Amino acid sequence: MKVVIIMPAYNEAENIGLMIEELFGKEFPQIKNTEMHLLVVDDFSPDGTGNIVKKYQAEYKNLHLLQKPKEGLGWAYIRGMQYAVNKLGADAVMEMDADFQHPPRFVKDMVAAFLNGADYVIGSRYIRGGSIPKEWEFSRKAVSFLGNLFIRMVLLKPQIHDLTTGFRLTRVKGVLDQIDLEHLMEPTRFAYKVDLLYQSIKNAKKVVEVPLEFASRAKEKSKFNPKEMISTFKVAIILGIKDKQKIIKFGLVGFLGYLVNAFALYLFTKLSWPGWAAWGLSTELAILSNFTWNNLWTFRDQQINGLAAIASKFLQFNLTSAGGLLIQVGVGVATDYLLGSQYRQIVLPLTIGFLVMPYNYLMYTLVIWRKKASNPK
Ligand SMILES: Nc1nc2c(ncn2[C@@H]2O[C@H](COP(=O)(O)OP(=O)(O)OP(=O)(O)O)[C@@H](O)[C@H]2O)c(=O)[nH]1
Ligand SMILES: [Mg+2]
Repeated sequence: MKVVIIMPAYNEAENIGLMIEELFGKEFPQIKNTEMHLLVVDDFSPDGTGNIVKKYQAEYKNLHLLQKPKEGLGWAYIRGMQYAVNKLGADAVMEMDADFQHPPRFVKDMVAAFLNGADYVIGSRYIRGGSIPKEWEFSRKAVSFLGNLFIRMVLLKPQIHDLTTGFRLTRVKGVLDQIDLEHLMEPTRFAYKVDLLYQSIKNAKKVVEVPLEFASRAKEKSKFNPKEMISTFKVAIILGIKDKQKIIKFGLVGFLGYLVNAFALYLFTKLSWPGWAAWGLSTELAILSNFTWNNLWTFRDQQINGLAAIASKFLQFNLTSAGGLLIQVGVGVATDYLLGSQYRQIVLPLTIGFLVMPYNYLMYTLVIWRKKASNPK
């Protein structure tokens, strides 16, 4: 396995030499069964960061240098990743800063998690064993903690504790190679990290958080500013809405299904059809409407095509819909028995909203329009 650490460094002359020595002298030798590489991405720093790296290259053959014009933090990482994958043949890439905020001693834990099968490893400040700098003033601690909590909520990723960390490892096959790196959001800024994390989590089958004791900048001159913060929140909110588009469409299709059901029932009643036929056909029409519109619209990206496939999926759809019916009738009868029938008009929407709709959504995403496992080249 080959792991390449991508390390952007702009005017890090004070740090980069020490960092190279710690990684190659102390940390890499402790990591077994893995070829460790370091790729420094320098945007022709005026302080000569690049020349320092060149000097060390004579000593360490796994030390690489990529120099390019200055375009901001996101591009430095993106170009580094592309270089690591295409030129160095990396199996995994790591994002790591040069200013010792990501202490080198945590590299081996990240790599160990990868060797244990993780597709995406997050250096996490907000799990047991992780921390943010004690010397940070209260306001910065609060912004970091609350901002992270906010992003966890808008992205609906409560199971992950640190969504804004900069210290991460990504498997190339199946995760990084599925991401369009040329079109990340906010590629000049810190905020690119949120988009990249979001897409990586989507692709990764196994995500692992490893504790990170985040340090303050070795040479203290923080560039932490409101512009970076706002763009980070912006990216999170846009991704959060994108994520919920499916749920909104699903809800609208469900509502249309209800209208179809109600209108057909009204019509068949007018025609004096027998009860079983009026209820039966109007319900089936609603199911047909739900299936059709969800297939054409909500789950367009997993669309079912071809007559045979549609017929068999529609049959399956009827079966899962019957499950929803069972839930509704079961809860209805049980609450009738427990509370009396005077609460039916409250029980009905609550059952639909909190049980039947989530059940349907689960069935749609896990059974009917199930995503096919991605097939990395
Ligand atoms: N190549 C390159 N590296 C950059 C650029 N901006 C930042 N870096 C490096 O990326 C890493 C992270 O940047 P920092 O400036 O430390 O950002 P930060 O950690 O969010 O903020 P600080 O509190 O100031 O440390 C450091 O190693 C920087 O040297 C850039 O435009 N180009
Ligand atoms: Mg920093």
